[in-house]
This record gives sequence, C-alpha cells and structure tokens, in this order.
Amino acid sequence: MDKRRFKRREILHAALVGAGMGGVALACYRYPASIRNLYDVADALNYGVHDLLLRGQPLVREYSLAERTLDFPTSGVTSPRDENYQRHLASNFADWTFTLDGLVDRPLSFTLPELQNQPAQTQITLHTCDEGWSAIGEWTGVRLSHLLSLAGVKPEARYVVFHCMDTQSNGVPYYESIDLFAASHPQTILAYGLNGRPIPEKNGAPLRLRIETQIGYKHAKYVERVEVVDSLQSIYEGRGGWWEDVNEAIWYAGL
Ligand SMILES: Nc1nc2c(c(=O)[nH]1)N[C@H]1C(S)=C(S)[C@@H](COP(=O)(O)O)O[C@H]1N2
Ligand SMILES: [Mo]
Repeated sequence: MDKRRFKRREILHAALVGAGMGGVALACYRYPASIRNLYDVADALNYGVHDLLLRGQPLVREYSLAERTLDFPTSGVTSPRDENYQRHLASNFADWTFTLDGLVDRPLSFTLPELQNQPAQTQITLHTCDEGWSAIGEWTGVRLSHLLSLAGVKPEARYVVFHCMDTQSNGVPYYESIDLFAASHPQTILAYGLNGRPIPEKNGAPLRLRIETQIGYKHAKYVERVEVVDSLQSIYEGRGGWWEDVNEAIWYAGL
C-alpha cells in the first residue's frame, strides 16, 4: 500500500469513528463532470463511495454556467476592518500565508500561489443562507481532504476548525468547524475563485470554505488557518462556531 493511500485510510478511519459507524460495502457512484483527471476520479471514488455508504449523503447538485448568479450576494462581514486583513488585501495577498495545523503529522504553510498549484476543482453549486436567500456560484479551489492527506491527520482528530481574519461586532473573530467526515466530502473545498475570478473581498478573499452539504454560515470566509482538533470545547465559547456561540445557531447545519 503506498503512503498516500495509507494517509487517506487514516482520515477515513477518523471519520468512521467520528460518525460512530463501521463497515464498508460496495455501491455505485457517479462522479461530477467537474472532476477533471484520472487522479481526481480515483480520489472521488474513494470518498464518494464512502460518503454514500456511511451516511447516505450523495454529492450535491451541480448547475450549469448559465445558471450562475453573476453578482453573488453577501451576508455578514463584507469588508473586514482588521488592519492585518486590509494590509494583505492592499498587497494582493502577496505575503499572506495559509496554515493547516493542530492534530496533524506535518503542519502545512502555503502562499496563495502555492495553494493554487495544488490539484484544483471547480463546482457550480447553490448557496443557501438561513436569512432567506440563495444564489448559485462557480467555485474553484482545493479539496480540503487533499490538504488533510498532505498534512496527515492524527488518529485522535475529530473536527476541523476554520479561523477567519474578520473580527465580528462583539470583538471576536469569525470561526466555524465541521467534523472530519464532512471535511472528507469530495465537494468540500477551500475556494480561491468565484465565477472564474479571484474571490472578491465581499465574498471572502482570498480563501473561503465551501461546505456544499451545509447551510450558509458554515461557509467561513477570509480563512487563514485551519486547525485539526479532538474537541471544540476550548475554542471560544465551545459551541463550534461564531454563530453557534452568539446566536445559538445549530452546529450541524446539514441541508
Ligand atoms: N468570516 C466570515 N465568514 C462568513 C460570514 C462572516 O460574517 N464572516 N458570514 C456567513 C454567512 S451567514 C453566510 S450566508 C456566508 C455568506 O457568504 P457570501 O457573503 O459570500 O455570500 O458566509 C458565511 N461566512
Ligand atoms: Mo447566512
């Protein structure tokens, strides 16, 4: 068994434990047209098959180019006032770095071009905000599962936390979290592109989460750090996200 596969299995193992399930069987699986090369097909088969089997959760629908909402709406912060953020925005994120750390074997640090050089995936999906609007966007980015396999997730890991660069009205930075199972979904990506261009400031430049199986507030914008943890309790108020902490939003926001 090669090393890559082994790491992938470790992630799946953690996901299985997290989901409180076991056992694997066979199923049919249709991969989306946006998966562009053989490597990605193999990757999608692994995760996609497991997704279908373990939670009955298929891929979300993908839309056509013509269906895109060209001026994608916004919700929450649209221009972080944080000095650090504005400095990076002014320099086009030239010396900005993204980090992936926590319960991993090899913490990662990437510049924006380095992230863009990782295997890319584009998907046209429907975003639903619980404030009552939805929109279709074409998102391009790197699969979270790819980055997690590069870093090597430790067996005790359970959740992935997204730390954002925008401080909210109560003086606390936005953050969100998902379990490793949702993190391994083939359409869960860290996106740097929207509708064929870099993500604009209002929609989360330079990097945001797309967690297509869940509702709007889980889609953390302005992500600068991804932390792998075994518990959410010691992070801010301990409910797993800014909305969860301040507005009693539910943590599992599956659509
Ligand atoms: N960092 C950060 N991420 C965030 C928010 C925010 O205020 N700050 N708002 C959330 C909400 S409620 C939604 S619906 C989506 C909106 O993304 P959009 O502004 O690109 O439409 O981002 C989510 N992620
Ligand atoms: Mo939202």
